[in-house]
Amino acid sequence: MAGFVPEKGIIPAAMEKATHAIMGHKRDKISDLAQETKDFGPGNGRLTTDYGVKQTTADDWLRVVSDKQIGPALLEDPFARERIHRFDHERIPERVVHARGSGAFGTFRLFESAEDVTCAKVLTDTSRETPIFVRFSTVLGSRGSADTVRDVRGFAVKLYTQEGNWDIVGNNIPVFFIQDAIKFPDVIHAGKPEPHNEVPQAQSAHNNFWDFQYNHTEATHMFMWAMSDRGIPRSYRMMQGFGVNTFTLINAKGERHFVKFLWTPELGVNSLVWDEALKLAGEDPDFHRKDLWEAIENGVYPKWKFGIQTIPEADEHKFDFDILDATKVWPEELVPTRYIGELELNRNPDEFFTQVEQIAFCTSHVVPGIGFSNDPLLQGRNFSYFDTQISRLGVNWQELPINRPVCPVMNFNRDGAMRHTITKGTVNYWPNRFEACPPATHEEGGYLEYAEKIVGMKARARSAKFKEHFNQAQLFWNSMAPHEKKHIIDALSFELDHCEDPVVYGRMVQRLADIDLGLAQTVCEMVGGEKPEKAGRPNHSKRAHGLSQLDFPPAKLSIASRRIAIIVADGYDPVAYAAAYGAISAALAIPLVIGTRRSKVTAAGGSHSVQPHHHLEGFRSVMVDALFIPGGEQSIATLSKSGRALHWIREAFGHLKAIGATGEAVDLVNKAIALPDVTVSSSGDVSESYGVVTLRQIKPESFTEAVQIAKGTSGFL
Ligand code: HDD
Repeated sequence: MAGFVPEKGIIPAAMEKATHAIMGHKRDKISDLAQETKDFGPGNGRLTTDYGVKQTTADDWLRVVSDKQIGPALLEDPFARERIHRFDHERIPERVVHARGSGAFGTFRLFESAEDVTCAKVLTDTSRETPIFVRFSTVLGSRGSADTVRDVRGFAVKLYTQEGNWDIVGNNIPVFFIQDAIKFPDVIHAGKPEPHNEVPQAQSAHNNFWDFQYNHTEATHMFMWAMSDRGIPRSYRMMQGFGVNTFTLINAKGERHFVKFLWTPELGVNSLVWDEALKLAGEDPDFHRKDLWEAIENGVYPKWKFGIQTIPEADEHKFDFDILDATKVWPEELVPTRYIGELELNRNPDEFFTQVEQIAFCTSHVVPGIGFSNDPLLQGRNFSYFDTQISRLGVNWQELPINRPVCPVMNFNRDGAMRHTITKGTVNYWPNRFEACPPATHEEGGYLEYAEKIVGMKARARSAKFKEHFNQAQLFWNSMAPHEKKHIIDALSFELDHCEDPVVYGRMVQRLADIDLGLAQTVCEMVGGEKPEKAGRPNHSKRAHGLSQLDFPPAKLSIASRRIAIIVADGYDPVAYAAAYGAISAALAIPLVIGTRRSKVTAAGGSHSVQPHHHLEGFRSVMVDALFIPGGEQSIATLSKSGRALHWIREAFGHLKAIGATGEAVDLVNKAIALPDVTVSSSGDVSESYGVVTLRQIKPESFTEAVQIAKGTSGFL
């Protein structure tokens, strides 16, 4: 570097740190974070103040006191004041949307180079492993709301690449409510609790949300997705992720493609049923958070395939929709997905606040080889995210350990609240006489904007194809399996039932006739309003692959990480119990023993006993994927008389869960399920019903298979 004066210390500390990172730790994010990580385990030090002085007690405020009388507290006490002051300021503003979430660390691997379309190293170098952090979220609820509410889920991925951070800030639904970012405050205000009474929390089932949906026709496609099973995922691990917006890729020859990014889970796309979701919101509001945590702790690492859909620049206008319109999918038949990589989550955070709460994403953060498009939603998002991070975390938010890149950061941005980096040197501008910190050339890895020619008028308008709002809503509806259609009808019937204003539900029923007359009429029957007699527009009857969840079966049948309850009472059959427990554990599923009580339960013959994980009242069937009941004369006699036990079985059956039973337990299952109004099989015997596996002898394979496939495909709910 010509003219560089080392003594003056132009090289910032960040550079030294970065060099260390490159040489020592292969730019691993976890070792990068180790610099700030403290272990508060036993033997690791003594209690101190924030200014480092050791404290002799953490329990008493300094006060005037005698044996007989307690006197006033002294303001003088710096320890007590520090604790209270620090506590008073523990909260930061929650995210204005996506406030409720959880996340994990992981790895992105590329198995096929996409060099034909991009020069981004993260998408061309198959020898790399890129550290990532993913944060999943709901959109509407506040930080303390429940996980299983009906909502869109956020799927935000930060890739700590060697060329800088790349954020794919996506959702589990491939389209959005609005085309133009200027409408974001409106769609969110309409969905959030209503302004006069702050009701309801984390729900779209209210007047304002549906009032907006009716008045804003471009939301039609998206609300159909939100009302589908995608709105109530079984697990973060079992949902797809979509970048939603149209980005661009630029290859080494300087050619440009439009691109959509997506993630498809190895476990398949699975959902809860609505009754289950409602109950879980009360019984375990942290259901998704715990599910992710538990799977990672148990070493069953969730994986997603990474896909791209690309369109050459020259083909931009060849479609009957605008490919820059975020309310449209690119149907697979027109633009097939090419899966080129894999994401794995394999490490839980060490501390929620510093990592999950303080992680901050920006759609504007892309790396060389990846660019934006003129998607009007993306353009606005690119402005919004940085701005919101300033309000949430302060201007130096990118210095926070979880947000800082693993590659060198060198520039003349300075100062601001909570600046951490100490930059040595006499100049803080470019150009400078030392030629310190010069911009990079393209060959050195500098980001090069694509020189795009744009012609148009300056106007508040969108191009013509943005005006069509119903074709893909119909495409989505037509592509649903019968049970998925039923679930959409049920969801709309629930939501509109919660709208008291007849104008709101009356109009919405008319809007549904723009999608499908049968849909509109069935929902109208349930919620009221004037029954539409003819379709708002004819259904084009087209379908597309990749919209139904059934199009994404699991890569292989497996029950790994599924929770399976084993119900026991005194006198259970120890052989059946042990065989089931062993088989479930061997398959890497989680056996949860549920007893009539949590204190020890003894098997028939008294030779075996078990301390249950939970009791029937404390833990409910909605918290498991399947249940197994070993026989045993005495235990089944007890369970048969327990209303709670019968309800457990009946509810699990209603929620489409696999039920296994042996010996006397077969009769218990028969008793619980064979309700007068439920036809479970032609013979009337529940053991022939789909998903119910009852045997006098154990044959675990058929039960485990039922656990994997029973859910979400049929049932009476
Ligand atoms: Fe957004 C957060 C996803 C449109 C403005 N958004 C946020 C998060 C996700 C998304 C997953 C949470 C990130 C995290 O976990 O920290 N948002 C989307 C998707 C959209 C979208 C897929 C449509 C394609 N968003 C959108 C628009 C705007 C915003 C049009 C504003 C013009 N979004 C924000 C925000 C948030 C946010 C206010 C709140 C917290 C944050 O950014 O970091 O800036």
